[in-house]
Amino acid sequence: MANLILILGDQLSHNLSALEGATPGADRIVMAEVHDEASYTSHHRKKLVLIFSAMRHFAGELEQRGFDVHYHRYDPDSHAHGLEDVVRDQCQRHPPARLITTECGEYRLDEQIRQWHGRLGLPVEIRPDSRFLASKDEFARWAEGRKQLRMEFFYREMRRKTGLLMTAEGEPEGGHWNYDADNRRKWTGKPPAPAPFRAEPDHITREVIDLVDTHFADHFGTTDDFHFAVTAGDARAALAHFIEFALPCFGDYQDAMSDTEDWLFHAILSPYLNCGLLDPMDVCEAAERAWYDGQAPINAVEGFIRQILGWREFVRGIYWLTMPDYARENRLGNDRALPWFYWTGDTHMHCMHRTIDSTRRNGYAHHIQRLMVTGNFALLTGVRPEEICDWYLAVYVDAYDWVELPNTLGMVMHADGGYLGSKPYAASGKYIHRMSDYCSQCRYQVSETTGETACPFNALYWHFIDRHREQFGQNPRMKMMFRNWHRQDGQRRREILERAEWLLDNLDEL
Ligand code: FAD
Ligand code: DLZ
Ligand code: SF4
Repeated sequence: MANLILILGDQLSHNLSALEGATPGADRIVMAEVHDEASYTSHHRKKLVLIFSAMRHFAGELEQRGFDVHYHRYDPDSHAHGLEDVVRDQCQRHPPARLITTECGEYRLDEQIRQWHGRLGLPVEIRPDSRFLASKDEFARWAEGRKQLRMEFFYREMRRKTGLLMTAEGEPEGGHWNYDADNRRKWTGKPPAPAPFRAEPDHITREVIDLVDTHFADHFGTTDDFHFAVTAGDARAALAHFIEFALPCFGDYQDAMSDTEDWLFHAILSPYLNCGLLDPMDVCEAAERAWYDGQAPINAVEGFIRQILGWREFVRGIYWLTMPDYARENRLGNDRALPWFYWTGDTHMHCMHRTIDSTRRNGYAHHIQRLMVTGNFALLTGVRPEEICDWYLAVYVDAYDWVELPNTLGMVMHADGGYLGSKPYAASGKYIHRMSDYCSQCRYQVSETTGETACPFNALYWHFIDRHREQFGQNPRMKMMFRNWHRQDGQRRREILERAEWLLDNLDEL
């Protein structure tokens, strides 16, 4: 008897473990656009277009390879709301020997699929996801017995394991593991940032854009100017575009922000890595080749590989090690509602406005905007972790729980008590001023801390330091901040805290 193979919307790889040993013409494949997956958060409209269009293209490729594919198109009137409904229906029509799938990327759906064996009354084989470079077990073994997990040490293990940027003698290329100290430059317009890669929508994508605009008009963002790749071929072209035009400057301007350029020298590859159109090892090897060929410097290539081989694998490991408890963590006891302007961009804080605006238009903001602008503001104001996590899950094209949650709850909000990162990334307006040109366009004065026109980040920063002195006062990496706070006289500190209290009471006015 043939098998039924389920492929999810973020599993669009021909070498997916669920497809191993599959026989075209015998085994059947099921893929489904369903309401439950499209609506568990207010996914950015461009994300819905990307996933649905990429799913449709992938199903077409499987058919060309001779597979019999049942593809369930999104239909708001369908009785099938969830993946289970579609799979049950298929099992009734064509009873399979067993259902085969690759383990799902997020806890919510994984829990459901693990119950299908009983609920559908047939064997369900769930295969490990071999698209990651560290398996869940391998990460768990590495983490065992460590009180705090540090990405840098995990990353070195991964460099040794993969041999990426390693000499034949087992040493890191160039003599250092990490070149971050070279990667902190402000960008002042030169060299010009390359235009991002564009794939023009074909008829399948245009059809999906109409569908999303019709049925998901209440979701965040816009479908205007959709130009993401939706096939593996185009995603590989996007990778080649990055390597040629942006990678050489990726390191230098990795932390820079610009009022005029949304993408700077970033890769814009996470949407493809996360839905299966690109393989992480292929991406790292392409970057490594650019260094060996003399096309990009070591600080750029090492910094880029570290993001994928280090951070991406590290946050995934933490997610599976700690869920479901991790999602409930709130160690700083935050209880503030997310300010409404996160959904509209309607704020006079120019850095926030620009970051939210590019998020709305593109479904994208680069890492420093996510971490040091919208993330930093949520940290300083003490937003409830659940609410800010839901925002990040909704608004980015690359957002999936397994990668969004540790980044937001751990890296940004420090809500896990420092399990993921040794100190919170709290910063005043000074940091944003140093790394961007936003402040010159802003109604607020970055040089001021009190007074009506003072940059809100400044007083909020000191308020954060003051209210969390118990948690962070003894943290060696934060000693300097506390010293600077206590160096100011009592009256000045009171004025700053008063200004911060006013700001906290009037967030929606800022
Ligand atoms: P580049 O800056 O060019 O980096 C190259 C690649 O490295 C990325 O494509 C990505 O795959 C990987 N990478 C870089 N940083 C991280 C990181 N911290 N964690 C995991 N992978 C990383 N990334 C997501 O893929 N999905 C998310 O939902 C997501 N949510 C985030 C939420 C917050 C609050 C923060 C601070 C970061 C989040 N990130 C997320 C990480 C990072 O911001 C994005 O991966 C990156 O901006 C994607 O753009 P890029 O491809 O141009 O990345
Ligand atoms: C994100 C997403 C969306 C928007 N829609 C679908 C869908 O209709 N069908 C599907 O199979 N998968 C979809 N996905 C991906 C899943 O919701 C889920 O996030 C991942 O499979 C978890 O790794
Ligand atoms: Fe942002 Fe403050 Fe600069 Fe305005 S002055 S752009 S609010 S950091």
